[in-house]
Amino acid sequence: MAAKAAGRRSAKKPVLVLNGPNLNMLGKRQPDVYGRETLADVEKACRAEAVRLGLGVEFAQSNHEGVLVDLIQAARERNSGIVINAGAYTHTSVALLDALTTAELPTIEVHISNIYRREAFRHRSYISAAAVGVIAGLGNQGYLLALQALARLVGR
Ligand code: CA2
Repeated sequence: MAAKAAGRRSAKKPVLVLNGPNLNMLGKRQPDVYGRETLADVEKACRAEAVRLGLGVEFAQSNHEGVLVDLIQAARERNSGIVINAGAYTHTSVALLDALTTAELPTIEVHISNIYRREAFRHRSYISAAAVGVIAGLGNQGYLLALQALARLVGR
């Protein structure tokens, strides 16, 4: 059983960088909160960091909760770890928490903004309970720091 679990976590599998609703708007609206870089810029930076770390990486974004659940379910077999910015679903979604818990993969939760300096409803994250760690408020650098943390967690 332990060997099977270790196999599922093989570092040869890419890590999944998963983005939730409205993050496709990065760089196009609210630059004061979310900066001027687009999601394509974030993906490019993540791919470069992954190469540096010797990690494979897959990048996905969806505005749909069920699609995010499907991607997390698939990650259980397909990926070695997850970096997730679940957007507003962070604060509402038991479904994402359940999917992440079931995936049993090292997971780092990322927020571009410091959710604790914002409205009270953003202070609660449902998905943090399934995360090894949380990075918030460091802008898009948070994704790169999360990849660095995952590289250690998956043994690269
Ligand atoms: O700070 C973060 O990364 C958030 O996860 C972003 C979510 C927000 O609901 C969370 O509380 C914190 C919102 C993502 C929306 O992204 C946009 C980007 C540019 C323009 C408009 C929305």
